[in-house]
Amino acid sequence: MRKRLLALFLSAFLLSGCSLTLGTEDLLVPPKLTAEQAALNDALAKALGTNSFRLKYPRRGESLSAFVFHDLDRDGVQEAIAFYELTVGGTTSTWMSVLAKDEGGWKSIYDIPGGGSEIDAVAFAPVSDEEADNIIVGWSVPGQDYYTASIYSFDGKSVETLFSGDYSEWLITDVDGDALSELFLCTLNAARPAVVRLVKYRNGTVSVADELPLPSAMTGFEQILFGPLTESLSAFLADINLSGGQVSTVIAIVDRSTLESISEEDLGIYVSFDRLPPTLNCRDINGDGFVEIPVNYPLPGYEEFDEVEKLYLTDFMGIRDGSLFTAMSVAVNFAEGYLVQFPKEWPNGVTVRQQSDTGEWRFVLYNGDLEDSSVELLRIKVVSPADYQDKFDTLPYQKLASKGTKEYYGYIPPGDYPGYSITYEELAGLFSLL
Ligand SMILES: [Ca+2]
Ligand SMILES: [Ca+2]
Repeated sequence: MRKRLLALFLSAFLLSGCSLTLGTEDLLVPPKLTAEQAALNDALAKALGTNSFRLKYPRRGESLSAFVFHDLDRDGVQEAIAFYELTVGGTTSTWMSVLAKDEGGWKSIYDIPGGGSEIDAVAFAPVSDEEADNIIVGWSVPGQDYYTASIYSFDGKSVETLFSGDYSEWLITDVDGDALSELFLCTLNAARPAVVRLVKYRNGTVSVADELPLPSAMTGFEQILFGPLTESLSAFLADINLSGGQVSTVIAIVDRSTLESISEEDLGIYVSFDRLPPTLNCRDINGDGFVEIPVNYPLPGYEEFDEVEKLYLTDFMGIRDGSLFTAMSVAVNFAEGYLVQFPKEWPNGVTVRQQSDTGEWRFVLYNGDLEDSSVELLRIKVVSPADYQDKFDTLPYQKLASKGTKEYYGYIPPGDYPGYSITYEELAGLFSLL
């Protein structure tokens, strides 16, 4: 069970996406076709009786080619999906073609009019038949602030549209473990209230099984994901942008075909999920297969600071055996791109002082005065080749990581403070790059 949920979570995580703005026309120059693509192109031309069609490319996702290969019927041989634009009698339309290969080469089997003139993304998943994969296409229309997800089936001869619905972000995953994939379609557009819909195959059709309004103050998605929240509950989680500039988290419990909103209070978290950016999003922070939710608190001494100057500790909250617990507390340096996990004795007692000249973070025991760093537990400095480094040269910093031109160093000042002191070995496990 755990393994399956973890796989679900991972697939959800991989499939989660971030917003892209809708463009108008292709800015990409189509790449030169390979021999196989040229054969597909010829098959299309033969079926259409003309060469005057223009191939179209999905804009995002894993399949960005004009010809997308996938074994739809799982017989071990790949079919191909092509998108093209055709102008007939002055009218231009976009089409999807499914092509199959036999001894005679590629043949265009079936063409169906597109649900929009551009292709946002293409995905494949067993939505209506666990023995085959459906084609899922996100269509867009220039100037329209949402996409249309169309789910198709292909029986070897023809393509049938099983479902079409609006979305801004989609997530495709099997929410209930029945080997069929469901879709979360999240829509945010000017015309209608924001909503998340669960699309599912039931009683021979693919339809909206349930829907849930999203906050009316939301302006965008940071990410959407699906995963186990507790031993018995799986959840859809959306990290969203609010009109006030904050990021927040919306959680919906998913029970086969229903979505049920669940609040901070329902979870026993009496702190708001609202947080000012930059901030981390929901994730499985400790790798236990369960997703945790970030809650930000000012570090000791920063409670009264202006928002922009506050430094925060982020508690990743998980729920186990009906109780809330902090899976991990981290202090994040977004400007330098790293985080430091707090050992379990540190929260409430330890704070961070940022050196204004170097940007170095000093982790000190807080005794009511941020200026007092008499008990210092750790320093983290980040060095770029252009930096003036002389003043640090005498202290025995140890290198923790490097990324691009940046090098990350840690220094543990001498002194033994039981419960607080850490070793370099522990530091290696507490430090990570974003
Ligand atoms: Ca399912
Ligand atoms: Ca976890």
